[in-house]
Amino acid sequence: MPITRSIRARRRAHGHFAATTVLSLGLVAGPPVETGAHDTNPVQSRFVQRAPILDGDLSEWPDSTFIEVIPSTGTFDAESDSTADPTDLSFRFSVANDDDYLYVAVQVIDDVMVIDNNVDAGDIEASAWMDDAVEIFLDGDHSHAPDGRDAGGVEYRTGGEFAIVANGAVTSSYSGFPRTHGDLRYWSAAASYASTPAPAYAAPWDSAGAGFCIEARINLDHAPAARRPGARIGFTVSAHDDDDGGERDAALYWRGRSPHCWQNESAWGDVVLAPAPDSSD
Ligand SMILES: [Ca+2]
Ligand SMILES: [Ca+2]
Ligand SMILES: [Ca+2]
Ligand SMILES: [Ca+2]
Repeated sequence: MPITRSIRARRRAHGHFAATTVLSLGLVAGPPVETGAHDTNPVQSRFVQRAPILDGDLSEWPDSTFIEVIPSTGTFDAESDSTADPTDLSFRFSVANDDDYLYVAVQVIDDVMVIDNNVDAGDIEASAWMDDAVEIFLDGDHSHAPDGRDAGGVEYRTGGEFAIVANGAVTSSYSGFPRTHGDLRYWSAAASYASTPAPAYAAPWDSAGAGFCIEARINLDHAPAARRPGARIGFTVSAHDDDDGGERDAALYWRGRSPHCWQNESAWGDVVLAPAPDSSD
């Protein structure tokens, strides 16, 4: 097993411990962190008067608002392999907000659907990174912290990771809000792939080439940066691909610094939240 896979597995199994271990071993590569630098090309969120229906059907999301992420434009996390083929793994996403929530829609293109590790679509502590899944990351205080999983849990208080498997299984165990899925005060999500016994649950897997969609809603009460005029929050989103069962094959991020894109907030992008149209701010 490659060492990066081993680190990933330990991180997932032991939370803060593994992230701290990675740092102490000096394995985090890349240039110095530009703490505080905002994204020069942020995503502009769109204000919605009517909240999207969280059902994995993206028909209420305007096509023009989606941002494409393909292998040549995104960042692969070097914990796993990569691909040059956008039909193997690519995605597009859109963000919207109202006064209370951030909404995220993602459409993933994937040639082989595999859900062998998360067969329970109702799981709220899923091992999402092991299957075809989406992960959404929030830097809710917009601190650009180099370690979003610091041992003190400082960054977890205002964000973290919200992960959704193609069948709707989720986890927020790597956020400040574990086991809160479905609670209006925290977050909810839905995904479009069918429950077991659809073809993605057993070899030879689902090669129909359909991919999947997710929709998520995250309460902005826990993101203090969202409550300022011209509010920006740190944000990234990734698609995770398993095409042969077992471990993940690849993880493609909109913005991130490899390896450990999930950890380093400083390389995430920005979302500029839209004020209500009648706001006097
Ligand atoms: Ca919908
Ligand atoms: Ca694939
Ligand atoms: Ca796949
Ligand atoms: Ca798997």
